[in-house]
Amino acid sequence: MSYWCRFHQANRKSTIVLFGKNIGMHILYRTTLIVFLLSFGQTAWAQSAMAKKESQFYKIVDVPIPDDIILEVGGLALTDDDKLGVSTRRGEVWVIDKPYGKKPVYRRFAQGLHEPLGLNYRDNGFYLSQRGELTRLEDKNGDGKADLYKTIYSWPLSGNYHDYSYGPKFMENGDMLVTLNLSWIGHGASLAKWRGWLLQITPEGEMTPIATGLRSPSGFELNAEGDVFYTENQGDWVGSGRMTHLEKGDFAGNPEGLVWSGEPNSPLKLKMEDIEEQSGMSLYEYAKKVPELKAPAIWFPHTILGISTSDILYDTTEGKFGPFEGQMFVGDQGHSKIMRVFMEKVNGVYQGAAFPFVEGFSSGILRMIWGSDRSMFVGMTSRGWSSTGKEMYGLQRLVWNGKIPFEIKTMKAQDDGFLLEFTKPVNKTLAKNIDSYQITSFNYKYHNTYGSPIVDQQKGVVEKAEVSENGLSVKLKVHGMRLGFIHQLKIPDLKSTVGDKLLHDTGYYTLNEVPGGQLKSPATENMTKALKGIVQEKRVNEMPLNWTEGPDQKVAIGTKPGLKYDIEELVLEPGKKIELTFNNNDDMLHNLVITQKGEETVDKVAGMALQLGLDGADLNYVPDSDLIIVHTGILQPESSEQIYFQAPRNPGEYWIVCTFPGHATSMRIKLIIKENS
Ligand SMILES: [Cu+2]
Repeated sequence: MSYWCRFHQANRKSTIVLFGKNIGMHILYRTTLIVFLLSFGQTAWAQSAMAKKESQFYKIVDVPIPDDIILEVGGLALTDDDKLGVSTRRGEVWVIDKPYGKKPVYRRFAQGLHEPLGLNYRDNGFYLSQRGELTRLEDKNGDGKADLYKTIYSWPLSGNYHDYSYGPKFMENGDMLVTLNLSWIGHGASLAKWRGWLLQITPEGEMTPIATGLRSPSGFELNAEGDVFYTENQGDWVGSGRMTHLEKGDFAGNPEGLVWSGEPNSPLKLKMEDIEEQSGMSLYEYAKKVPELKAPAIWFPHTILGISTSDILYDTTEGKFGPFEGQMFVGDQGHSKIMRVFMEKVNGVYQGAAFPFVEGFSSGILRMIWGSDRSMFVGMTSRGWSSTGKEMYGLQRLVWNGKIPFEIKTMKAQDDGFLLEFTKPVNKTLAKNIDSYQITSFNYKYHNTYGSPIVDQQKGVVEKAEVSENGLSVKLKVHGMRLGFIHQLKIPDLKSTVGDKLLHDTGYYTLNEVPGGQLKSPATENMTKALKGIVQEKRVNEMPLNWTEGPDQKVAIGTKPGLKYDIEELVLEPGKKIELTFNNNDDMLHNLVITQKGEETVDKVAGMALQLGLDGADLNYVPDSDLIIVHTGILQPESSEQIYFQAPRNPGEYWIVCTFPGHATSMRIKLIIKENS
């Protein structure tokens, strides 16, 4: 998960991370500020309103957990007699009888395991990945408890806290797949053999390394054809969440696992040194230079479609879970929500579109499986990783009520546009109107830095929208499509024939290929939003020239794991000239924003930061608002930044907050301005 992981300190010397700036954007944000402020109450309400709207079709139902069981879900598996197996981060396996009802019965099946973050069931026993081995558990004497703990295959452990292991998933031939997380030593690293790899293991314990370049591969799955996909979280070498198709010999992007490519059974010979740390290219472009490198099939734009992708679940319910048969659902740990993915294969390459699906789960989603009634079990944990769902752990079910939501069902690439299919017939007048559609393409950088700003953003133009006779599909002719880019499609005002608006009006298509191989979408004139050069006037990194005597006081604030600053509060005298050094000692991205009085002000600012959408990263997740006194940029782990400001003259309680999406609730402290003595 992105939250577990950190960044390669290649740029340690440059302490201030420069995200883009642009005067035009600045003015735009200024003029919209008042509107923002007036409408904010509504916006905050609208966010929970989304979960409410979704619940008209898909309902989130709690599976009750007894008070004395800490069910930090690591893996889920259904047994042959329809009981729910749950492995936990605390090393237990629970078997839950009647998991669909109000009174499930819990029985502890096994304990003493080493953080099993995956679970499966076959041949009357459980299979799971502990940190250091693939294990089979069996109850031989029928007393309801495992009495056989059998090692199928073990791999070396470095002892690093970050050596998570996931799986297994079964292949058609009965072999199992497991994935091994990278260790962490200030950046991702493969400290023990096969960290950062996908491994294939036979039931007899023969291991074959399949692919590497993995960083934090907590979710992976096989499709009906037996092709393997895994999800990756933003981090070093990973600009944003994504899903990659893995074949034997593939390199998915993080070079650390390549340290083992010299082993005799390695399926690829690529070396770590073969990969430039800062090529300036996108992963798609760089893959043209390095044949082993596999461009993702799907990108999940960071903070827009989640922040830490987790499990993948195919819709194999034959329509019993709604109109998305054959599509994938992808969980997000940090945002406690589930995305939906439509995938297609074009010229032999997987690609497709990601959409929002259902949000508002109780904790951080790690695992999803189907129940026998075709509801979806969702297993959750957030300890140490944080999530928008406030519970430390949870188990819920997502149940479809039989009503069809009005959604963009599929989005397919054409050589000159996109073909959209809807779940219900569209209002033809609205659907024919090209102004109903907004297309923007953008990319991420492929580099050793943690994450990436959105780069190379450009508007596309819908030239024509052709509606099918039955009103269920629309063919868009688009100018400005670009291979290797993510295409955001927004259709905010489209309605169905009965007047419903789209439940989710936005999709993100990752375009690797077009049918026929020749893109016939003419380039649009470069309308790239040159965010580089935006001036955020409240990010004051230079001491004001009129502070001839220097600052009155120097203050330093650092960060701690668990989304915290390293002080409880800051007390300043009114009007003092302050030099504040913000040190990000943590393993994730943070900023520091000082806001005006009142805790409701913090909530407003954090809410506005969430609304910045694609521009969020470029703007350091700091909105242009009078509610803000001063702020830093978004700081990479192990970097720092100085800002200068005059303490408010008016005594009282102000606030210091990190507005990186998802952090503001816990990462806030008081700034107390004393009465003048
Ligand atoms: Cu933060």
